Amino acid sequence: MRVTLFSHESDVDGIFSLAIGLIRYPQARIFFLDYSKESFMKIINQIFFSIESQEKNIFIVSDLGFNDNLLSIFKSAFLSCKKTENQVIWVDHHPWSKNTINEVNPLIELILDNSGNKCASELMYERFLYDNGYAKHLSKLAHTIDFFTKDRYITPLPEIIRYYLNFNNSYERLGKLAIKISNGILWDIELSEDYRIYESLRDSDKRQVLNDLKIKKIDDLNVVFVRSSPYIQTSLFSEEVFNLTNADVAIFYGKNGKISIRRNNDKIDCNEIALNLIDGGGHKFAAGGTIRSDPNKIEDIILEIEQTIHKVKL
Ligand SMILES: [Mn+2]
Repeated sequence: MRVTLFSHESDVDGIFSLAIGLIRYPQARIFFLDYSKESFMKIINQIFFSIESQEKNIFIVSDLGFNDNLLSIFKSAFLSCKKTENQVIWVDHHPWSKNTINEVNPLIELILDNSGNKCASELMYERFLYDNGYAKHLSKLAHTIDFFTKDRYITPLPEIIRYYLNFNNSYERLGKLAIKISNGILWDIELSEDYRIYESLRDSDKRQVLNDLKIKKIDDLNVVFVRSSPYIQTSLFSEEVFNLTNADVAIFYGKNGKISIRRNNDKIDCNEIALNLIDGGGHKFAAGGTIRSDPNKIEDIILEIEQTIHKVKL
């Protein structure tokens, strides 16, 4: 039996849900994905490649929403799995469209939580390792981070993940990290040393970013625009920004046009804004996507977000 795990690259829930998969299947091949089309094509290609293989294949996708534009090609990949003994298990907690759920459900095992109360790591734990103490612990830690509950201590892994994403070999680093986590190691000398270097990069970036915050009133919302930095972990930093500005929503914008959205209260759901962006996705607390405006012109970014929020608030 050959197991392949696909998970979201960018946060604790993505890495932990993959680590839980690794506790169950330590020999699994692992892939980290973002929300780009190329990323999703990796899943489709791996499924098509496996048709020839003699062994039974299991493909597990965790913490990734669906890309509706790729529905028909996904369907033919899933159908090819049905014809062979191969199996696809997709575990997620992002909103899926009704149509996609109906189309995909007969073809794969779809574990979708739409309660808004569970993270992907908890779903992975329940599906693959119910009663396993390690897996349970990891799923609870991921929940703490995903839902900002602050009810458990966690080592600075959210920032370490952010740091590793800056390297050319980021997937190698994240893979190594996921293997450590699956072995119960949440901190060690290597992480401690990496963190020391990271902290100084982060702190010098923070000072600059805080210097050019922009605040704009849009409808009943105070929206703060924050330049993002590859060394700043958005969710943690958003708390600092909210404390300083008391804004309702924070928009983090990067040079590549990527936007991250965080909120300070429940006046608006972050994913509603994100769904109007290119490749937008996420949940109510945290979401992201790509803007259409020139990412170097802050006035254009503000205007685009303003129009998007007007649309959402209609
Ligand atoms: Mn997640």
